[in-house]
Amino acid sequence: MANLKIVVGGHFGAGKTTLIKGLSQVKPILTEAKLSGFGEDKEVYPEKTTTTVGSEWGKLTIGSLALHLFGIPGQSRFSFVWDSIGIGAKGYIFLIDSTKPNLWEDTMEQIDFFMERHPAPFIIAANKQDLPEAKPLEEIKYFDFGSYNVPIVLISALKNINTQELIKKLLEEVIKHERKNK
Ligand SMILES: Nc1nc2c(ncn2[C@@H]2O[C@H](COP(=O)(O)OP(=O)(O)OP(=O)(O)O)[C@@H](O)[C@H]2O)c(=O)[nH]1
Ligand SMILES: [Mg+2]
Repeated sequence: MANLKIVVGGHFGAGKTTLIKGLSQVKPILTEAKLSGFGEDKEVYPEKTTTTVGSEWGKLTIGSLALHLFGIPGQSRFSFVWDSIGIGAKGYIFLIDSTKPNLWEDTMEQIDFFMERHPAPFIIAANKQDLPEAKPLEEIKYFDFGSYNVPIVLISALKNINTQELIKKLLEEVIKHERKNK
C-alpha cells in the first residue's frame, strides 16, 4: 500500500476539519478546542464555537493508495506548527469559504508559505457552495486564485458535494507532477 501525505490548508473557518471528517474512512483525529470568544474570530464567525489548535488527521483509501489528510490549524497564531505539518507533503488542498472573500487573502498567504518551504502540487477547494451567498467560480478566479493555474473545485464539505471530484482532481495533479519529475 502506497502512502500519500496530503495537507489540508485554508483560512480560519474555511472548513478544513469538516472536510477531513467527511472524507475520512477511519475515525479522524481532531484537535478542536473551544473558542475563547475574544478577538476578531467571533466577528467573522459569530456562530463558531470551536477551532483547530494542532494537526488533524484522517485517512481514505483509493485502490492501493492510502491518502493521509493532515489538517492545519487555520488561525495564524498557530502558524508555528504549519512548517512541521508540511514536511513530506505530496499534495495540498487549500480551502476558502466561498461566502467570505475578506478571508481569502489568508489562504493565499498560506499557499505562499507552504510552496516556499515544502512545494508540492495543490488545488483550491471553494467550499460552502451550498450557501446562497457563495461567490461563483468567475469571482474566485478574478480574485487571483486563477493566476495559480491550478484546478479550482467548487464543493460543500458539509454536504459532501463534489468532494470525491476534489480528491480525483488532486490525484491527477500529483500524478502529473510525478511523471514530470521522473
Ligand atoms: N454551510 C456550510 N457550512 C460549512 C461547510 N463546511 C464547513 N462549514 C461550517 O463552517 C464552520 C467552520 O468549519 P470548520 O470545519 O470548523 O473550519 P476549519 O477550517 O476547520 O476552522 P479552523 O480550524 O478554526 O481554522 C463550521 O460551523 C462548519 O459546520 C459547508 O460546506 N457548508
Ligand atoms: Mg479546524
